[in-house]
Amino acid sequence: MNKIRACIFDLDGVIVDTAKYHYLAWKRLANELGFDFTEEDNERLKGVSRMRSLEILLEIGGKELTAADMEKSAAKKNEWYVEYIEKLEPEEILPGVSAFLTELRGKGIKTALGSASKNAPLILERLKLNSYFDAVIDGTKVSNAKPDPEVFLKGAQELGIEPESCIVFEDAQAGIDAARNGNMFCVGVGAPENLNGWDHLIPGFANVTFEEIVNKLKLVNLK
Ligand code: B16
Ligand code: MG
Repeated sequence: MNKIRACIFDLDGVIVDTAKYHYLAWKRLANELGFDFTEEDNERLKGVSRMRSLEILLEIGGKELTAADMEKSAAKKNEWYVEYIEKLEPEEILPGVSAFLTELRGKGIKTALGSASKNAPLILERLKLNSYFDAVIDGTKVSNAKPDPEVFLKGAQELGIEPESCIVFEDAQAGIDAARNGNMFCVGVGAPENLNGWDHLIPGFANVTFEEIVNKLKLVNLK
């Protein structure tokens, strides 16, 4: 097995739960357009780009908008979303994440963020996590959405590490597929009934160590 030299993290659902703020902003837009939007509907938007999310939202509400109105609606939703994330505090970092990132720093493992969000730099700043990442690839730097591996391959490239030596941490199926398409190891973050195709699965980072994950991946690789 290749030695693991880098870890690449998705943001929403892995480092911080920003999905609840996306939900509130999308719900406000849906209500303004005259229909409701539930938390269950919001599951369909996780890991999906902003414009694709709007298309799904309109599909749910049975509405159609012109291209210009879609741009305006997406911008409006983003303004509301940014109002929430400007108030984010480091306390909202998901349990165990800071300890895990600190362990990686101590072991000299490189780190990158690979997120579909164009707001990723603001979120990292609010959470005071900038210094934990050697590279940040966000929605402004990629042209192809997950499951295309572009976001993770760019992260590996910026770190100067070959994909085969990277582990991706992902909570969305499209992200797990992107990691596999990029020939990287993948640790799913979430419940087994929602995710397939990972090399190892964790419910979250609480009490999880890098050492333990590498040992599990060695077992997978020997199968
Ligand atoms: P923005 P991730 C994704 O983040 C979110 O899961 C998804 O719900 C959102 O639509 C997307 O970012 C784009 O976000 O509107 O801020 O550019 O999971 O890839 O970190
Ligand atoms: Mg995610």
